Amino acid sequence: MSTMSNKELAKFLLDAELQRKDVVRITSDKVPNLTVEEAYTIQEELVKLKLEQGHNIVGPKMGLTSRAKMKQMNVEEPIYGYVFDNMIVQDGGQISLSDFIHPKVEAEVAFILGKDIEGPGVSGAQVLAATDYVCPALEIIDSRYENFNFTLPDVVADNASTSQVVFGSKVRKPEELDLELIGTVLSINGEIKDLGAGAAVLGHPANSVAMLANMLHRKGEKLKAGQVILTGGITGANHLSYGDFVTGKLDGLGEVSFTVG
Ligand code: OOG
Ligand code: MG
Repeated sequence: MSTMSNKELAKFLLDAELQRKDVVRITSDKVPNLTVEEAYTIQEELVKLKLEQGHNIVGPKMGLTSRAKMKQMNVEEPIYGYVFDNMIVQDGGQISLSDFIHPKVEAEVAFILGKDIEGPGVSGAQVLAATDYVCPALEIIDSRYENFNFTLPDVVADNASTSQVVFGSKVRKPEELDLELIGTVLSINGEIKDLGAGAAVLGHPANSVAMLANMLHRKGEKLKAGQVILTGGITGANHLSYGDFVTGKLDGLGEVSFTVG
């Protein structure tokens, strides 16, 4: 049994991230009986460390909200993590493979909130009413664990594999689109890697934000006006290689892209 405190576990995961070096998942040796609730406490310590380093929260994000993702990762429950300002890559920009351990990309819809949203009992309709804009996004995830292999508590402690995010430059009012039907195509070097529709995310991407508000409520927290919220991969995640040109096309939201250098 490990005698590491939550803060030490958070530091261990943060070091792996900063050194771009994968580690054995913490439930295999350090904390075999870790619960999801305790894992969120480790995540909170990790968030605190990032804030102390001077980074600011862009918004919490949801993960594992689609069957495609749950099946791929062998994990059955949605989770949340936090996106920070130093993780943002410009649309059409370049990421550097040397900043990652084993990056993968997935296509998502992001919500830009105009009002605070506080649980419990938040519905998708309430989320849409509180949302100013939606935009397309490509999330680059990078589990700090060997082979992207983890249990639910492991990935929660690891800030839901969050690494970098490219938000599309085009925003739309949510009422101008049917987000349930939003067709999504993820391509790498012109080859379609995965596709889906908005309904893949908990029936409607707004339901993902509602669930997030309700989960945060248990911690006495809420979603805040101005935050940008990733709702979770509509598509499965695809490995990235040097020289890749990645595009996400979301119907009505246009294209978001980046290259891997
Ligand atoms: C966890 C991160 C999941 C999503 O959109 O489903 C996530 C992982 O798959 O490593 O960001
Ligand atoms: Mg994601």
